[in-house]
Amino acid sequence: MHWQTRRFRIDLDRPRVMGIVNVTPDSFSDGGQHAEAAGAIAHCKRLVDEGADILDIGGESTRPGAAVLDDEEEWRRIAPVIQDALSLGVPLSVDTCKPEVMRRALEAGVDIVNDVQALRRPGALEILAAHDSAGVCLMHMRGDPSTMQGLTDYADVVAEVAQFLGERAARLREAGIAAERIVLDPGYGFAKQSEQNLQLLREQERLLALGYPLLVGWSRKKTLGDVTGKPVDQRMPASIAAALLAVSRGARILRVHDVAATVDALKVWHAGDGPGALFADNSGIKNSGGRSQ
Ligand code: HH2
Repeated sequence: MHWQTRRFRIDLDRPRVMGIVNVTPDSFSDGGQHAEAAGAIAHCKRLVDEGADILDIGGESTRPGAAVLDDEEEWRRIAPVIQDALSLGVPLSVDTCKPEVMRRALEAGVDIVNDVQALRRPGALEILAAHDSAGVCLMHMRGDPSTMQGLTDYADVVAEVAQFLGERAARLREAGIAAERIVLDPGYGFAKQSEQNLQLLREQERLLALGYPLLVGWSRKKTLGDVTGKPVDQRMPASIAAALLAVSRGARILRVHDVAATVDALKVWHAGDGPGALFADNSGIKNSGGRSQ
């Protein structure tokens, strides 16, 4: 199993760590910490040193009540960070649901589009379809960050998330986007209550049955606070536990804030899984070569 992205073919035989870079003043767990370009670029370098396989750069928070930005402002925040991070030697993902921001980011050279709206905004799908190799992450949510908390009535949350993701992936395939470019994400915390998030984790194999790699974002989320009683700045151990549960149930990409700790946890998980399993670098991510445009 692999994920084809613009410059890199990411081998998913072992789980991969996607480090979060929020260039925002208002993200739920690290808002304001890397809001300036210089700080965000330093953060990118640190995450790569800590073992991140992929960097996910976002300029707009998705937390309930976050400020909604226009295209220009979102792009202004992330452009210098993308520009600099392109030389770090790891795949770069842009976390956006805005078609114009996707277009500019792809033009600048990013490898992956991570869209919490699963390319549903008018024009988004066409932008990815027009590109010959960029990877894409399709996430499930209902509504938008301002309405999602009131949209949590499901007859069977796992069935509905699976159906949505299956349909979106099929739409992309019809538009000519190869299956190897697509990964799916249940969208933990997006229009879901804690018990629904946990049910999705327990029954993750129903999502894997769709046949695409799964990316999961448990890092520091509220459900972990509900389980442990811990505030957001003390949820790292809980995040690691959720991440390991997710990979042992087949998830392949972990979207995390705490890269070093997650990499260590994965090393131990992997070493205990079989001989010859030690890994110290990001081997297995191959430069596809010659595909950039
Ligand atoms: N979660 C967040 C943002 N983007 N993308 C994917 N694919 N999956 C997720 O679970 C996901 C996501 C929210 O986390 P964070 O980026 O830390 O916060 P904020 O949106 O407040 O910046």
